[in-house]
Amino acid sequence: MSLKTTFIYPGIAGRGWNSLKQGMDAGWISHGLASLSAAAKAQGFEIDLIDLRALSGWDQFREVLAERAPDVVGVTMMSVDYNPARQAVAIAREVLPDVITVIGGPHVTIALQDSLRIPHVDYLVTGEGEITFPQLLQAIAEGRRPPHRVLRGEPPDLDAIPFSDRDLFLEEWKKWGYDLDSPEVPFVEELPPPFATIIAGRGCIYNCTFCKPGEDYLFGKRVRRRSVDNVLAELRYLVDRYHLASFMFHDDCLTEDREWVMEFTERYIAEGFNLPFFCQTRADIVVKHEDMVERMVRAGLRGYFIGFESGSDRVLKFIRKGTTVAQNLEAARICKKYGIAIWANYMMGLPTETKEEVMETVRMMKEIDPDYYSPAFFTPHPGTDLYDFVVEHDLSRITDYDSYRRNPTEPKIRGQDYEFLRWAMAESQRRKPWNAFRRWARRQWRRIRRVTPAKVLRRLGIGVRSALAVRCGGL
Ligand code: B12
Ligand code: SF4
Repeated sequence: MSLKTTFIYPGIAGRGWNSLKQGMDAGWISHGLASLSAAAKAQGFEIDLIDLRALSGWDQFREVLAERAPDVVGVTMMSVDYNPARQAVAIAREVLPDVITVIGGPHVTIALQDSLRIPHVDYLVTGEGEITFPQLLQAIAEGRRPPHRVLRGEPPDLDAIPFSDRDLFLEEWKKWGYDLDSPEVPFVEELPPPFATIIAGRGCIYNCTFCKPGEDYLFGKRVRRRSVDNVLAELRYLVDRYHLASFMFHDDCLTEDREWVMEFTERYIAEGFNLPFFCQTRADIVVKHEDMVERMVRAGLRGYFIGFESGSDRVLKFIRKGTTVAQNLEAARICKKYGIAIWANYMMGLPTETKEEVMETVRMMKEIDPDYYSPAFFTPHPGTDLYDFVVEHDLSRITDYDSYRRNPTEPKIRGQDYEFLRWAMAESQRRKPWNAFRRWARRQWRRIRRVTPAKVLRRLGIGVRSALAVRCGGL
């Protein structure tokens, strides 16, 4: 029996329906599904995708699903995707009563009991799916359906699995009007299109209370990194296939493995790569390894995502971040020294956080003066120690899965004054006059440098040739 599988990406909690191309939330692929697709296709299975972000609503989803008529539907879900994922499964069963439904992803792994309550789900895969999902398809194809609903995914050797199937998303998006010449939507001016995201490893060795241990259930406590050879081979492939011009490492903290980064950057430079890239790091690492920062910049690093989180040392300790405010400020200074853009992640409204501590964050952000602000209201995510703390102390104000977004939109916990937090959030992004002026002057300078005599003449409505003719005529 040849099986046809349709993956469903339910990520409409952020930008909603019809949102393709709207920033990273609606313009980046799910590496989970793209990797599963590559693994299943490598074993001969037929895979396609329905991305809810491309559609107009549930009616259209019904129509498209009926047209595709898959034998198996595979849905990925973070906690925030729970409602659309549940709805997608229900509709799949209604439209195609015999379809086999499978769910996986962070929420299924971290909150299995909760996921087991979703009706119409035949199989739940926890952990990583590249080995287990194709095995499940094979069993279904041979008519030996596993008796147990919950399957524990076997972690794959990351060098042995095929590269993410980016065409799964790109080909589907194009059907719905995606017209960018880029496999994913670029998000900062430092990274020109064609742009893509890439993952060099899975897991994180740190232990922040707002994040862990959930991810350990997914990827294990140790970090598994791909070989430098394997990552460079993927970059080479992306350049050939999509004319890649820039990229972003999705790894939770690429720089925690200094040896890997040093080897990667050395080979990247030696092999003639010069694509600009961003990655995620931590303030303490930037401070401790300035030589590594310098090397990364030489290779093409243009920006760091840094979780500064708070301007209070007490709060940083409470969330087990393992960094200090002094390190945050020093890391920002080092980034500026090397001309690295700073994408600043930080939070407000943590349990036990006082207004004075929030103001310390406001003051810290004014000192850091990042290029990109990424503020969040603390949100208790299932599977984290801070979620347990919030439940134990009866602090949660989250009444629906849609609220598992960190973005500062609505109240998340009791004991915080969200009107004040909204003000503080806005104030944290108001630059000091001198910083604002410096940035304005730098922008103008960049603009002036881009102006060539030909561009000025064109603006004046004089073509270069006619301008030359005028000049020559004047001689
Ligand atoms: C890149 C990233 C993003 C990107 C892109 C997300 C995307 N399109 O996938 C952006 C920036 C947009 C993003 C946004 C958010 N993210 Co995010 N993100 C990540 C990050 C860093 C990497 C994701 C990734 O590619 N992982 C690698 C792939 C291979 O792993 P995977 O997706 O889990 O897939 C594997 C398994 O889960 C399983 N699997 C997955 N799906 C399926 C389906 C089936 C059928 C099967 C069988 C198996 C299976 O097999 C896959 C292969 O092994 C992770 C942390 C991490 N390291 O994973 C956080 C993470 C997934 N994000 C998280 C969160 C909270 C968010 C936001 C809610 C944050 C916010 N802004 O409020 C939003 C929500 C976006 C939305 N849906 O609206 C949390 C999720 C926690 C949870 N309990 O759900 C994570 C785990 C980070 C964390 N520790 O807090 N995110
Ligand atoms: S917040 Fe970042 S550094 Fe901390 S455990 Fe999570 S991924 Fe690791």
